[in-house]
Amino acid sequence: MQNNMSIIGVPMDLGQNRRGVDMGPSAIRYAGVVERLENLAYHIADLGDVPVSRPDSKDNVQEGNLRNLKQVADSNQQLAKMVTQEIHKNRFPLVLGGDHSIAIGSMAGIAKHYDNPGVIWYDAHGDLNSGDTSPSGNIHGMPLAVSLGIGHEKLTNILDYTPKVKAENIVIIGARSLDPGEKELIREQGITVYSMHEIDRLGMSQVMAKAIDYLKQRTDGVHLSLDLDGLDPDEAPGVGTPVIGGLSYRESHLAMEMLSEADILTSAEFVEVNPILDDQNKTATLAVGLIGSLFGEKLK
Ligand code: B3U
Ligand code: MN
Ligand code: MN
Repeated sequence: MQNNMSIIGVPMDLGQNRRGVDMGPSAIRYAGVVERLENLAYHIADLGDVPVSRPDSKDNVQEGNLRNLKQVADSNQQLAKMVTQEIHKNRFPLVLGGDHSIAIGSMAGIAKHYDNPGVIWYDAHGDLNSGDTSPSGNIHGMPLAVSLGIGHEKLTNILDYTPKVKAENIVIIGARSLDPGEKELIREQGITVYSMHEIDRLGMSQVMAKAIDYLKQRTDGVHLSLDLDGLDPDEAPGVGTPVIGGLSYRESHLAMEMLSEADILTSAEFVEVNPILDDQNKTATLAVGLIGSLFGEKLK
């Protein structure tokens, strides 16, 4: 893992309906992310936050069932540019959300630098909707589909190329709430999904070993996109769309430790922390703990 890391906050809450997730980057900083990483001997540059414009009544019109399309696309464009610059400077990008729509910009910035990028999508949801299949019109339910090149051109074509990732280079972990259109896309494109069913049957250790081995063999860079709602709401109450029956604290730390040992990650993001819905910053503190494990706390 590179020793130089850049933290980029994206106070985005326009990819879904519930306010408060825009405070996610502050909450994660407040929970001590920079100090935690500096203690592990990383050189951290905190680049601050990507601007997010406020919706006005005109822009808020759901163009093609896409709420706040213009604002979400604009911020992602800026995020993508920042991410690409940091990778160019040989710095590891660590992106803090904000809702999961910001993965559109992260993926756009990252994928430019690799011939065959892969992604681990740690989430209760598939985030594989488009305007045509989404039950909500919320763009935070769409970023993985957008990265595959499916969706509105304002989103799929950020940094002027598409797709960002191939279906066979995606591994979803923790899924337990998939919409009909998402299930169809998973089947059609042959996306690897370790749902709660597989995790219960095989155990997190085997699931992560398989995911790591698979991505190591076929990709030249791996992004971790971790949605805190992948964890059980008991552990991570501060998220907008909690889904019962999720991954435990222990399973999630094990997953991060295995990724740290395997040393396959080239970028990461932690999203959907909503301090308004949280219990005394529990979810942001959890995120910082997971970041500690991901970056080698056990080994150093
Ligand atoms: N699949 C639903 C719900 C959802 C997706 N992502 C989150 N919730 N966090 C949708 O609206 O697309
Ligand atoms: Mn998500
Ligand atoms: Mn989710």
